Amino acid sequence: MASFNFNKLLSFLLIALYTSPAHTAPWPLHERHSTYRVRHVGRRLEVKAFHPRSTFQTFGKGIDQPSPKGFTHSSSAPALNDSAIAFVQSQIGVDAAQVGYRTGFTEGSGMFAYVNQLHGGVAFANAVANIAWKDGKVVAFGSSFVPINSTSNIANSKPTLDVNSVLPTAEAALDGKFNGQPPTLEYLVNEDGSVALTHVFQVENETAGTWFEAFVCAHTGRLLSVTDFVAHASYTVLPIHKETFPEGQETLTDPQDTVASPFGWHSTDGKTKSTSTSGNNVQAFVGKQVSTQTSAGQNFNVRYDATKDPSVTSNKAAATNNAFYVINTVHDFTYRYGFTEKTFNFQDYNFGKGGKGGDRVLMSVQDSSGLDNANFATPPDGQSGKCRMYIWDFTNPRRDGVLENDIPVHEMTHGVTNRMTGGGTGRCLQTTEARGLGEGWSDAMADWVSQKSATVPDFVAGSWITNRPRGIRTYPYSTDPNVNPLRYSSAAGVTEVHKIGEVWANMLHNVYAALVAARGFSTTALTNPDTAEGNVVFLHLFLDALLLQPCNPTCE
Ligand SMILES: *[C@@H]1O[C@H](CO)[C@@H](O)[C@H](O)[C@H]1NC(C)=O
Ligand SMILES: *[C@@H]1O[C@H](CO)[C@@H](O)[C@H](O)[C@H]1NC(C)=O
Ligand SMILES: *[C@@H]1O[C@H](CO)[C@@H](O)[C@H](O)[C@H]1NC(C)=O
Ligand SMILES: [Ca+2]
Ligand SMILES: [Zn+2]
Repeated sequence: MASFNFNKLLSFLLIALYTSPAHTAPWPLHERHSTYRVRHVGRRLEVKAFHPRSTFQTFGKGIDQPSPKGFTHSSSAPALNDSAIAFVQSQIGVDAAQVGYRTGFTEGSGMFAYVNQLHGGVAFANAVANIAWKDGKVVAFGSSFVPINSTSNIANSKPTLDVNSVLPTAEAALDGKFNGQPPTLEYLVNEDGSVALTHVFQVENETAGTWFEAFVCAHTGRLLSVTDFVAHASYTVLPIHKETFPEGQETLTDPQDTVASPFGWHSTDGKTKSTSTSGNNVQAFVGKQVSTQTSAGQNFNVRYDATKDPSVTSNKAAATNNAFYVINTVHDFTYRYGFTEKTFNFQDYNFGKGGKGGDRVLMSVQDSSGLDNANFATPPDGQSGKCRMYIWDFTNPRRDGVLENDIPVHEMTHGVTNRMTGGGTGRCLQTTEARGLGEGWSDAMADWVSQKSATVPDFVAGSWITNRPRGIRTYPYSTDPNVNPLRYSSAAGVTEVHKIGEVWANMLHNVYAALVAARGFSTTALTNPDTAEGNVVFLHLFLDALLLQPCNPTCE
């Protein structure tokens, strides 16, 4: 269950405090909680879904478990449910009436069981245990059971209020309707150790896309806790296919790809979620300041206002959010095409999938060390890549390079190519020609993500931030030799790496266009690398080649 904040709950709870039958309930034992909440008047109300502290033990090759009560070593092995209950009893010293088997299964030589604590025949929602066996011996045991005895602060197991009478207030508070899933009656351990009796039911709102499980006190009618089944995150950003700011910001919901980022973009352990632009793949910040969510839940919805200077507070937040979004998106789609933990990508936590962790990208937005540029430093696998994004002063007001996606995509691609070439050392795109290729790949990647259909328009990098049609390069990348006359021969004698890159990126643009002309265009290329359209094939060739090529490759 997740922590959860509600603004709108405040009015509901204040009303509930004065009108609920709390004063007539026989066991208003969790009343202390309401005091705690009243202190939040005038601020956002917090409904905390509390889970008691868990213990977890492993037992090496396994330990024998006690025989279940009444089991006679006769014919067959004891049933999983009986074994689970007997083991929990032996570990925690509770009696059988305090352990309720919920579910379990056998998988190969393993067995797994999940139980709830019980009191008066009522299961606890948040006091649970799980047991794992291998080859008949217990190998792991986790538990959040709480001690209950005659002095415990636990509510009576017979509800004062029936479930129908408490539905409407929870529906109002959660802005949805009870969805008909059979309600249950469950104990809920509060943070202060008291135990409430709750009606548990689901409240859904299709229009708003919300789906909650409400825990309402069966004695007072108050909403005590909420499970949010929907893990939403939203970002007001320049979507990755849009190259420049004037194409328009949008609010995207859940843009993360959980194949590439299994814990989402805000968690490094799968349990706690950051409320800021700090996550497993990137930490984005201005100065040392990460941008924080704008409301309850993961909402990063600040609009960039181009009529104001980048340095105004809201523009700092909007730019940081866009940087976070772009770097995560590049992490996610390049992951699909082979830039993974094993191939030296940038992540704090690697999910046990190889490579070195502890190296998410550090993204310094509006970095104070420069103007009119950006850069990306790629140390070896296991050390964070560091990207510095600068403000551009070609215009008044000035413009933030992060709000032109081709700039952060170009920079992040330096990280991709430097890590995938030569085995993650960061040493293998160092010679002039190899650096030139690197510049070319970075422009080619920005070109690739900006494509929206089988029509391949000319691509100009940096047109908005510089406010000039040709942007930061000599020519647009184009299939038309009159628009871009660069040929392989143009690289002869050139020593400036971006100029070499322009030749290479224009070649790649033409290869891309030929592949799309021959094989078509996939609109799902970012998340589905398993089709055969030209844009998908192009990105496979792009990333696969990085792994194959020698350290410091040449154009020959
Ligand atoms: C365990 O399950 C069996 C049926 O599979 C049932 O007969 C038995 O009563 C259960 N034991 C407990 C403690 O619920
Ligand atoms: C009851 O449990 C509490 C812990 O919750 C413990 O502090 C107390 O000593 C126990 N009382 C008895 C009578 O066992
Ligand atoms: C569902 O949410 C929408 C807002 O998205 C709101 O207008 C509507 O009243 C809600 N429905 C219920 C039943 O609360
Ligand atoms: Ca790594
Ligand atoms: Zn570059």
